[in-house]
Amino acid sequence: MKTRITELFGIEYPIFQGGMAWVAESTLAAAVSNAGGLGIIAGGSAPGEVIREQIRRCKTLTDKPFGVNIMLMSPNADDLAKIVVEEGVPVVTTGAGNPGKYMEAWKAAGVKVVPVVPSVALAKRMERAGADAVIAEGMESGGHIGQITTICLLPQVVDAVSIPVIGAGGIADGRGLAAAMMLGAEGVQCGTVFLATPECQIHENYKEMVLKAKDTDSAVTGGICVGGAPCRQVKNKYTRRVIEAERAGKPFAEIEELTIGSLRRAVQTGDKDNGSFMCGQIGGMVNEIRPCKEVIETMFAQADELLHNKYKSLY
Ligand code: TUI
Repeated sequence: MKTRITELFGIEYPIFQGGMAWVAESTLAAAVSNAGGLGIIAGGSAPGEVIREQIRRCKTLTDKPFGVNIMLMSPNADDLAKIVVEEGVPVVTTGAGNPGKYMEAWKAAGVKVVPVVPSVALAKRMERAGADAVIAEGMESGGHIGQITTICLLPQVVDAVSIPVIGAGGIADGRGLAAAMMLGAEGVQCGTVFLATPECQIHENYKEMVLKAKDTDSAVTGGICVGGAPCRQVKNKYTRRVIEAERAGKPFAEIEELTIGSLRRAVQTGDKDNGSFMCGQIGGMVNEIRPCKEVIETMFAQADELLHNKYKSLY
């Protein structure tokens, strides 16, 4: 499958691994890149030097391209913006904000910039600012989300910009990849399916929560995890507690108190009652642990079969 995305990033398959905060570290990113996708190290809210180490470690694990995700609402964003340039990271993805102020420095350093966009307006702004591609992420995704579904957002963004568009949100197999291509995407970004891989360094309880989750098992907290932004995770005592507090109109500071450290609790200690187990709606379809290489190769093979054979034989 050759698209502007495979060409631009020098990858075999047009499949990005989402830059999941606290989750996506060098082992996972290198495994995805070695499998022919684009692995991404999440900057999350980690200190810059921790991410520098992760970048250096990733380089020892793969000679393929990989990226770093910068969460723009995090206080580490300025530091990470410099570190990616210093370390010669080839690709930066951004989330939870507008990366406009870093664009000039990144472009001058030859870093390819791919912002996550939840709307057509932001996609257009990013194209004007010099983005190399955009990731149109629907609200099926886990973590911090926008308001529009992938099936509606993706073709509207494709129509609005000339740069290549990567689809994200609700994609975990070849059907999702093929569907995204049909909507005009030239690649996809997947998060949830990579949680269920041996290379993903999260607590076993987190993997179990994802494997057990059914289609209706995620909940959106109204907005606390990123300073008032909606956030999707697996329903548990934590989400019930937060949603109850929101419905009761508790002050923001009180709700924030409940959410601080919740993702870390899920990832590191596997605290099933107090952790935020971020996971997309497609979690209901992720039912087994498979190596990154298998995830990527089967996703591609299934999409290839659908796009080349199945629908041709129907007509
Ligand atoms: O960013 C994400 N997903 C995330 S971020 C996250 S945060 C976090 N929480 C706890 C601990 C550590 C980190 C969890 N999941 N996805 C990309 C995304 N970006 N979704 C929505 C957006 C977005 C929203 C508004 C992008 C741009 C935007 O722009 C607003 C503006 O400035 O115009």
